[in-house]
Amino acid sequence: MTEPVILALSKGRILDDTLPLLDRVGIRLTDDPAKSRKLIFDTTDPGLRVIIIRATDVPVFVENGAADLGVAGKDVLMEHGAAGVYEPLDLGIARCRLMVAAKKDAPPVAGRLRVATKFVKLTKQYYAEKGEQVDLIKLYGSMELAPLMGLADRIVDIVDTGKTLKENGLEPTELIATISARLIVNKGSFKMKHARIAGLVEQLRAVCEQRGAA
Ligand code: PRT
Ligand code: MG
Repeated sequence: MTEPVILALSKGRILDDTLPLLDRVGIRLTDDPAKSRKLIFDTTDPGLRVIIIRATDVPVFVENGAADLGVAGKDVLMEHGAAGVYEPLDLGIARCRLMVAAKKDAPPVAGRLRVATKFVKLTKQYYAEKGEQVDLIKLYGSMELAPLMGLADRIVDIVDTGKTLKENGLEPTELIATISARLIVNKGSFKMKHARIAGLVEQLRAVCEQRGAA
């Protein structure tokens, strides 16, 4: 038996948006991940297995060859780095924007800006490029609370519809980057399992191009 190709996905948006793409190339999971606590799923392609992990763990698994392929947001790839992986395809799914946000009608800040985010590296880069010195506050979630509780003057977070910001009395002030999910491939796997991985990449590319043209 040849080794199966392992594809790493994360629960939520990435899984929800990737399954229809796989479906378009004739691949379905044999169990419903919404109803299962399993972490490893067989697919209708006997040569392909899917593992479901945390979004930020996807590049880690792929970098180390624990998964051959993965789907991860560009935000995650930029923040955590994904050295030694190929990024052959922008899947155009899970689209969003990385933005700076502030309390609605916030007055200008005297002195150093305090910025709360889970994207510490990206935020540091962003303000460094602007030549602005800021104090970064690393949070792991619910960033919106930071300006409301006086912990920070700004947050840097993912915005999709803007509803989360709005409902918390915040507003986006600057766009840092537009984001979409990318297919990433372990470099060694791309050599060792070349035919199967290149085949899948090309099938997915065709689906994305068709959708782009539609
Ligand atoms: O949630 P968890 O801590 O497990 O991990 P995660 O947040 O990294 O994963 P997940 O599944 O939430 O997001 C996976 C990827 O989806 C991210 O890396 C982004 O590239 C992309 N994506 C697309 C988003 C959103 N849209 C999004 N709206 N990621 C997060 N959000 C959150 C955002 O953080 C904020 O809390 O949704 C809220 C804003 O949404 P709106 O519609 O109210 O603006
Ligand atoms: Mg999330």
